[in-house]
Amino acid sequence: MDSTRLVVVSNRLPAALRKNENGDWKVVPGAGGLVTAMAPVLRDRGGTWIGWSGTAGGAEVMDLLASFSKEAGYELKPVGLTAEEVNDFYFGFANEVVWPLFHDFQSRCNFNPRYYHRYMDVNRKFAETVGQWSAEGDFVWVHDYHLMHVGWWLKELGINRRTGFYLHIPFPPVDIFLKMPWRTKVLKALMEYDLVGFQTYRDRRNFIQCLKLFYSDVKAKGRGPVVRISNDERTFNAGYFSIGIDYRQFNETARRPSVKKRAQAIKEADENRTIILGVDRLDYTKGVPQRLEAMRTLFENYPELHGKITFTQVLVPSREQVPEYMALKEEIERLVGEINGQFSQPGYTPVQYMYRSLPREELVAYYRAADMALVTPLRDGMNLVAKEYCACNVSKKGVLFLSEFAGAATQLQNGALLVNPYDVEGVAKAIHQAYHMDDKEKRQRMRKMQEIIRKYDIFWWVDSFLQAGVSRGLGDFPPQESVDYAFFEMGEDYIDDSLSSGT
Ligand code: GDG
Repeated sequence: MDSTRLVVVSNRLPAALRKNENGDWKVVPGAGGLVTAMAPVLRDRGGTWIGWSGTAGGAEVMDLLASFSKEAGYELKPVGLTAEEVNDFYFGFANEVVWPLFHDFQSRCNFNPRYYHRYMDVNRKFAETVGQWSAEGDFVWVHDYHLMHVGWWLKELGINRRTGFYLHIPFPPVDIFLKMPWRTKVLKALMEYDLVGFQTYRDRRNFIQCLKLFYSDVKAKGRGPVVRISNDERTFNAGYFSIGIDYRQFNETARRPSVKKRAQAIKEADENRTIILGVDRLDYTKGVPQRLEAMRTLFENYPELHGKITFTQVLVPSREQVPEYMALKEEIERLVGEINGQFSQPGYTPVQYMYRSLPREELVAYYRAADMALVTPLRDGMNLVAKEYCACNVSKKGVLFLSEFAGAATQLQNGALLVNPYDVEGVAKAIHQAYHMDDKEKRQRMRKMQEIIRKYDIFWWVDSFLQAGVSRGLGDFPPQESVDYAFFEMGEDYIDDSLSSGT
């Protein structure tokens, strides 16, 4: 690969600015998968990360980030946002329009025109910052639904850069996307990137179908993970690159003696019962109430499992300022209370619930201790928790229940037990079956998943996107046959024929 300089653009910087007890700002580095994967690439190639600092900006913030940049080995450049901008762009357009619509929750959308106008203004601000801190020849990699118009703005402002965009959340089917009042503007904006990346084949297909509906002259050429799309005005690439995790790091952490000890303590505290684990951000897309209903159904339909299984739900606080999220939290807590009220016995609490973020090692200890993981989002771009659980399953006897509607299902369908999260009886039945599954089958399934997750990890994801975007080449993609879409797709042939119709 060449050594093109890289500029990463995301809503938040990979380090947060927080005030300490004395009221002074301090920089707290981020530790997520994206930062882990991007940091070495940015250091090697030289690069810059642009994002909102969590503040309105100012000289003090610039100074703090400059000293942090020195340590990190790449530049961090902030975009300052006012409280109004955060409200209308972030809480408004990003999280009351795009987030619900793209996750198929159209009835939760608030299509307030003010939100869209502010979204455009803020995307312009981001593009101006990109112009300020990058040079022609750099590759600008824009992340996620907050920033779909940055590429378009770069062109409007006459800032000539090679650009790529990656959507971490799903791209909705045509019928749902049509509801968006600014639908053609969004499509046009996405077409301005040189490469548009999605999580799965299905997302890319939905995107192309939307393009074809609005632009009758759009042609999609090619059969692989990356296809070339063109019409009279534009030619660009669209591909699917399923995001992975830092498998090795999760696996090594899970094997640490301190984590092993902690996992044993978690098991013993639960009197060695079968532990089923759920880990999610507080969000209506994650299907937590439905999951709790499935647990209630399990205890109702299979009384022999009383006292033998416990369900532990870790719920990480998120978007707490939004009333809907607080209502969801209350609903979840009501359900936890009801189920425990119904099935608790002396020394046995069937549902254990934590509303907080766990330190990374503690989370890994829970992953290791859990006999089963219930990952049942109603819709999810990928879902990293599913992959992290498998990476930490040292015994290889863990069972993953995975929603058909998580992007991860396309990769893990041969090892996971796929479930429809709305079908609470079906989920309960799957858990009952897994409880009686023999260890040999469990190990076979877990091995298959671990192999895929280890091979197509976060570093593969960065490389494959950059190969397609910067070098215009293709790396080692999962072979087509390892991703069998027949489960909920119309079939690969049908789709590829429609894509290559204009060749
Ligand atoms: C978006 C898309 C896509 C969770 N609890 C704790 C904790 N976590 C970490 C997990 C995991 C991350 O949060 C959650 O990632 P997900 O992928 O499950 O979900 P989103 O936040 O919705 O992410 C999603 C992803 O982007 C990447 O493209 O997969 O579909 O919605 O990494 O480990 N971390 C710690 N304590 C916790 O209690 N330390």
